[in-house]
Amino acid sequence: MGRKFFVGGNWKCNGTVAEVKKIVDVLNGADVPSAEEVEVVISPPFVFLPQVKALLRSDFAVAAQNAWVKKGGAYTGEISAEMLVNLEIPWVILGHSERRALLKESNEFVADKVAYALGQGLKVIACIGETLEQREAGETMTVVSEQTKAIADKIADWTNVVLAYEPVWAIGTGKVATPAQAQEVHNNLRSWLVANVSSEVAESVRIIYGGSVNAGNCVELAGQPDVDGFLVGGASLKPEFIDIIKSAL
Ligand code: G2H
Repeated sequence: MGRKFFVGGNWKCNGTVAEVKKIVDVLNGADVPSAEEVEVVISPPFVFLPQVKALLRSDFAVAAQNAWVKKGGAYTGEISAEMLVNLEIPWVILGHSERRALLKESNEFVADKVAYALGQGLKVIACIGETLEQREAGETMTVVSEQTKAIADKIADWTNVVLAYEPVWAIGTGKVATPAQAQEVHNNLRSWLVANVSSEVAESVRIIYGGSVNAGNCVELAGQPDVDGFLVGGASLKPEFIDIIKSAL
């Protein structure tokens, strides 16, 4: 079976109740490919998750942008995987580069979160990616394979994992990776999975691209054989997100 195209909208730390309603109205009114053709997952900030879940069309799912690394308890300010499950939030984004960089989340910590969230029954969008400095030093594959290995060491089942390759230099900068750059890393990641996990996982796991994806660049990126979809930030807050969903076809 082919890999179903996946489009995630990562709203990051944006929105008000009124803005959320407006974005959801646009999504709900959009004519997009069927859920058999594209999987769409919307990720608002935690506080808006119940609102989005209640209002959003049923063929789109919701994701949290983070979850705590273990069972909840005395961890002020954190949200546990159990809470997300309790609210029937099916997906969570983990290891986003903004958290890796700003909150110093290490490869191991991210991998622990991925393993814990999967263990609770959540589906995970696991983010990896190199900085500009690392790319210029020729370290892209070393960095992304170390990030992936940390996860691979802690999970046995990849069924509920989507891998998001997001080069840090392309995030929110307007500087998108070229289709060839994205394809090269995605293809190398698939080869890494063949060698280090299994050919079944390499063939079935979706590797999506993130970093300044917009209506203007999505079609060419989507045409790459190893690009299985997108994690979209800025453009997911705008009506052009619909065009990005449509790039699945
Ligand atoms: C990368 C992406 C969404 P943007 O962070 O995860 O954001 O599309 O704004 O670069």
